[in-house]
Amino acid sequence: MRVIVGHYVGGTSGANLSEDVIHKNNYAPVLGAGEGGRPVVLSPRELITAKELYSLHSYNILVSDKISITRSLPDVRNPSCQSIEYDLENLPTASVIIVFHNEAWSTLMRTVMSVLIRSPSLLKQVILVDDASDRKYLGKDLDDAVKKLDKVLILRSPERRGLVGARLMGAASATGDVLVFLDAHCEVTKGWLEPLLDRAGSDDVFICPHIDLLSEDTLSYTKSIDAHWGAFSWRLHFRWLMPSNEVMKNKSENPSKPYPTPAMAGGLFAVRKSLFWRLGGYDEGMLIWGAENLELSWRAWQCGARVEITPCSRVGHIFRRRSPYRYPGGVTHVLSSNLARAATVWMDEWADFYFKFNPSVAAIRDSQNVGDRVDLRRNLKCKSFKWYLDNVWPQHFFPTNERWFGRIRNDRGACLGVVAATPGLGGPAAGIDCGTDMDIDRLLVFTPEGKLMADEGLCLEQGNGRAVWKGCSDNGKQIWEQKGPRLKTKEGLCLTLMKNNNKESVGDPMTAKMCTNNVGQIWHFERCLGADDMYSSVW
Ligand code: UD2
Ligand code: MN
Repeated sequence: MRVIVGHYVGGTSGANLSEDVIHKNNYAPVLGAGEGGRPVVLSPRELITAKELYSLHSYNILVSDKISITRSLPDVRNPSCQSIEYDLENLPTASVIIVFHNEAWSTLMRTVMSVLIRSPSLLKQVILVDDASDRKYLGKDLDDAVKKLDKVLILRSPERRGLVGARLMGAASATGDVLVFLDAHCEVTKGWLEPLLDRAGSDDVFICPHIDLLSEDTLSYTKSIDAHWGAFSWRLHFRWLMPSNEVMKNKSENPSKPYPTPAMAGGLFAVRKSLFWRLGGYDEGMLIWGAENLELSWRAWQCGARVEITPCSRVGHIFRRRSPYRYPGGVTHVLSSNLARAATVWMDEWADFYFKFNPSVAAIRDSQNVGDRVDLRRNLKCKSFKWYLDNVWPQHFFPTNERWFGRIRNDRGACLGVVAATPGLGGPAAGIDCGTDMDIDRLLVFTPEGKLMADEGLCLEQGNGRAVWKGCSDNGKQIWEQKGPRLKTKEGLCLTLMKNNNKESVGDPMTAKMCTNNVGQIWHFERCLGADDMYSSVW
C-alpha cells in the first residue's frame, strides 16, 4: 500500500458551482452513519451530486455531512500500547493548533470534536487559525459554534498567509507547554495525546503520531501500514518508505516504542514550545503549502534534535489526490520557491545536485532571501547534510562522492532505467529511451557495494526470470558487479538486454543470463557527476 502525501496541482475550489452551494453548511448527520469508522455508502443518485461537489474540498463532502461530528472510532493501537499507563500528573500540557483555509464545516468540526472528546485534561486549548477563508459558513456561524465549546478559540488572519504563517500565528499565542499541530481534516483516536506528550516532554524531539487513513470517498477509518517512515525523492517529493532493518527489528521487539524517521509528513506533530522557538519556528518566507515539512525535518536533525513517530498515537487524516484551494502566485511558483529555500539553506552540496536537475527551481533560487535562515543555521551550529544522510538515513539513494552516478547505456541503444509509472512502484526492467543526460529518470547511482539505485529508492534486482526494479533492500539479488562493460550477478550471470526487435531496443526486457559475446550484455557507463562536482558548493 502506498499513501500519497502532497500533490502538485492547484485546485479550482469549486469554481463551477453556484455561490449558494459553495457558502452553505449542509451538515445533517444521519443516525449511525460512519460510526465505528465504517464507510458511508451513497445511493447512485447521491454519488452524482457528490461527484459534482468533489472539487470543493477534494473529498466526498456529502459523506462527511452525513457523519456525526462526534462519531465513534475503532481503537487500532497495538495491545502493548493500550496497556501503557501514563503518569498524567507529570506530563506537560498541550495547545492543539489547527490551521485551515476554506475547510468543510463537518470535517473541521469533527477534527475539533475528536480532540475534545478523546484528550485528557492535559489539553489546555485548541487554537483554530482561519487562514483567510471566504466561505460564509466559516464566519459568524463558526464563531458562535466555537463560543459554546470549552477550551476552543479561533484566530483569524485577514490575509492568506499559507500554512506556515497560519501555524506561526497559532504557535505565538499558545499557552500550553507542548504545541500539537493537526490538519483540519483529521480524527484522533483513543489515547492519541498521551504518547505524544510523553515523548515531547523530553525537549529534543519532534514527535509525530502514526497517521492512519480516512478515505476521501467514504471517510472510513483504515489502519495504515505499520512499516513506514518518511523520506523524500531526488525531486524532494515527500515519500513513505520502508524503514531501515534496524528500525524494523526494534519495532517488532518493542511495538510501542517511538522510532526515528528521516522526515515528517508535516501536518501532524507535537513539540515542546521552547524547542520549537529555539530552533527557529518555521521559515516565514515559505508560501501557502509545501516543503516546510522537509525544512523542519532537516533543521531538527541537523541542529541536534530528532524526528520520531510514536506507533501508540493514532490519528486519521484525509489524504487527497489534489489540492482543492487556490495558490496565489501559481502552484509552481509557490512550490519552487519553498523548495529552493529549503534546499539552499540545508542541503549543502546536495543542493547543487538538486538545482542542477531541477532548473525551474534553480531559476527561482536567486530571488529568495534566506540570509536569516543561514544565520540561524550558523548560530545553532548545525551539522552538515552529509552528516544527516550518513547518520539519519544511511539507506538513502542520493549520489555521494563514494558512489558512481550517471547513465548506463546498452550497446544496442536503450538505457537502464525505471519505466515511468507510479513513483516508487517499480516493476519489470526494460530498456528505456536514453533521453538527455540531464534527465533524472535515466540517471542511476552505483554504490561501492554493488547496488544500482534509481530515484524513488528503487534497486535493480534479478527476479525469477526477469530483472525487476524493487524497493532497495539487503537482498543479495540486488548486488551487481561491474566487470569491464558487463554487469554481473553474484552467480556470475550477465545483465542482458534481450532482443525483442523494438526500435533501439526500447521496451525490450532484461534478465541475467550466461555471459557470452551478446552485445545486449555490453553496457556503457556514462558518468554524470563526479566527486568534484558534488563538492563544488559554497559551503
Ligand atoms: C502534507 C501535510 C501538511 C503540510 C503539507 C506540506 C500531513 C498529513 N499533511 O499535505 O500538513 O505539511 O504536506 O506543506 O502531513 N492550509 C492553510 N492555508 C493554506 C494552505 C493550507 O491554512 O494556504 C491548511 C489546510 O487547510 C490544512 C493544512 O494547511 O489544514 C495542510 O494542508 P493540506 O491538507 O492541503 O496538506 P496535505 O495534507 O496535502
Ligand atoms: Mn491534509
